Amino acid sequence: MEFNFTKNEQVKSWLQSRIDLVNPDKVVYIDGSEELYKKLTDEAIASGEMIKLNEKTLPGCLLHRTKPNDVARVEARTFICCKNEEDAGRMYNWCDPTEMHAKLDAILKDSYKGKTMYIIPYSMGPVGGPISKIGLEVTDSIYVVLNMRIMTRVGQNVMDALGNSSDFVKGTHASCDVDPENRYICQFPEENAIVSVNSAYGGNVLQGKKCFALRIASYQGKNEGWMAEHMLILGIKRPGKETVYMCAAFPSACGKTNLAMLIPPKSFQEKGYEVFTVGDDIAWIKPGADGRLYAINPENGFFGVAPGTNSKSNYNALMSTKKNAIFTNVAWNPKTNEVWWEALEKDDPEKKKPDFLIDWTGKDWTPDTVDAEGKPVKAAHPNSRFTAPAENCPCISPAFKTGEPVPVSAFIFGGRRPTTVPLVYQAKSWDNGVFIGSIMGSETTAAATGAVGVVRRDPMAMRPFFGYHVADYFQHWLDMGKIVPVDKQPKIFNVNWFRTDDKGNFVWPGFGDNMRVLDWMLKRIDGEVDAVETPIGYLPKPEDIDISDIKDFSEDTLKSILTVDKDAWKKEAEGIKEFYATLGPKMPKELLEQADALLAKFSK
Ligand code: GTP
Ligand code: SPV
Ligand code: MN
Repeated sequence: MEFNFTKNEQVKSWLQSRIDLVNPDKVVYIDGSEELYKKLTDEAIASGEMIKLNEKTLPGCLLHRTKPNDVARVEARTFICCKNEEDAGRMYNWCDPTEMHAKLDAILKDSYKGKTMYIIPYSMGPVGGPISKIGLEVTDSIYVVLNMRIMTRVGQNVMDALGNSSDFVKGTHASCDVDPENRYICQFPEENAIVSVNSAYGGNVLQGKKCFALRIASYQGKNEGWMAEHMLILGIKRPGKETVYMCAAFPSACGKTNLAMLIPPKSFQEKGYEVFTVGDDIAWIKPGADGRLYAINPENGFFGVAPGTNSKSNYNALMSTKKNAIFTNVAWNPKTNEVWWEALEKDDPEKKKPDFLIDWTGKDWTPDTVDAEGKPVKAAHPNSRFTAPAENCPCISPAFKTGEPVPVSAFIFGGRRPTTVPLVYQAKSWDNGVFIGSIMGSETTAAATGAVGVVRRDPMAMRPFFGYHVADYFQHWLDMGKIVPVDKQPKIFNVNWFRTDDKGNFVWPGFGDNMRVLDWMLKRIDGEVDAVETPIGYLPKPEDIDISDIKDFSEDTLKSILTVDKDAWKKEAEGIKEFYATLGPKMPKELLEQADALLAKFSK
């Protein structure tokens, strides 16, 4: 082929190798032009792949349904393929690259027969930005093209910015038969390559997101002295002060999008507090010339969970979906040609649940629809998502628009812990903060089968996204702390919005009220308040968290989630040691010592 959009010989020969392998009928290069997107959108609407939604209320919006067996990431079929198994490490599926390539090539061979190959040049981060990187994805799916357009920067300017460089990620995607038995999501960090086959869902196939921006990028970051993290980025402006930026890592579906778009309580708004969203899922972080750490959001849109989103729970996210968005696996209201999901109308007691919908699988649905066992059927899939342009977000940060990296003043870790872990505490040092991030996890609840109260560890919320050995990753975090002078290191905190009472209700109101906890962090960062030293870290003095205007929330209730229970933490420390023991001989000594010290403190 000609490939007249580039002079880069490596790009050309790689693309030719793809074409030879998958054998498409036609090749279309995505140049970023509106005309091409319009043509592809029309094609997808004509073929039924997309439903065009109400042009008045949801202009430019589309609905897509995946196969029922293809609705989420699949950790069991996700592989890191590097030469030595010990480099992939312990929490992950590993496969020898040669073996995996052979398997994948057999699946890919002639898989585009009768189909079109779309070539997508995309940039993670602003095109040409100081922390940005470039990828190419070939795909047979218009859904992928239209979503990548929202989630990344796509077009000829990316190809121009790449020039003759070999620093690009080579991504191959083939939908094939969407056969779960032959589904593979494979990263080849040593080759800068990604292959995903037999899926056509979000996180598996929008390769810029988890495959590149976390798995491949975390490996690149280790080698190049920066970090790729599963973190939101937000800026908080206090009256009379500069905006302070924080990054927060919570596991999937544990509240990153919510915190990133937080609306402060009225009393805080009246005082002049403002919150700005830089990113809701991924942060790339690099030391700047002044020695501080700086972060960008490498994405250009949000791939957020739809169910539960309403104007009360997350107004800014909901507003982001009002134009040029793509909905995946939500329900469809054929009368209004709009979308619906569970709890959409919960913000307003006057609003009524629709009485008839087409559910996410394309079947008729009413509020009385039940499954074979008589259980109510959800209209939207629990992991149904919206893909929305970041520029739609009412509180998008000016720094996102300019693409300027923002200085990071705090890292926040957190998971779902009904017991044991207090509402908030601060690490005593960088290394202690790395320890706190490494032991993050969420407790299993009665909602799932299996033992209740077991902690599933999810270090730094990266469990499904490490591109290399978890112990080496911890070492990289420790090393990054050594690069940054102590007075410029971000402060590290742990939060837990999910403590429950005897009846299983959340104790802390959460959502907008999380501002009250962030405010304490701001005061700690600026040295305005002191704290209570405990064996796990610094806890707030209860009076330093402003709860004055929370309805039905007493200081005693606050105190109940600001305690460190000796027996619970002894058990916790034992659990941490057991977990560390599974991570093998490369575990950094500093962290092992901290685990021992923690247990010793609670064993007296
Ligand atoms: P991914 O996109 O999967 O990486 O997830 P995310 O971390 O962005 O998740 P998201 O913000 O969509 O999490 C949504 C879930 O967290 C919903 O079930 C929310 O109800 C819940 N949630 C978010 N913030 C809070 C909070 O402050 N308190 C409580 N109790 N629940 C919260
Ligand atoms: C997550 O699961 O953490 C997501 C959604 O953000 S996906 O892009 O599908 O991985
Ligand atoms: Mn995520």
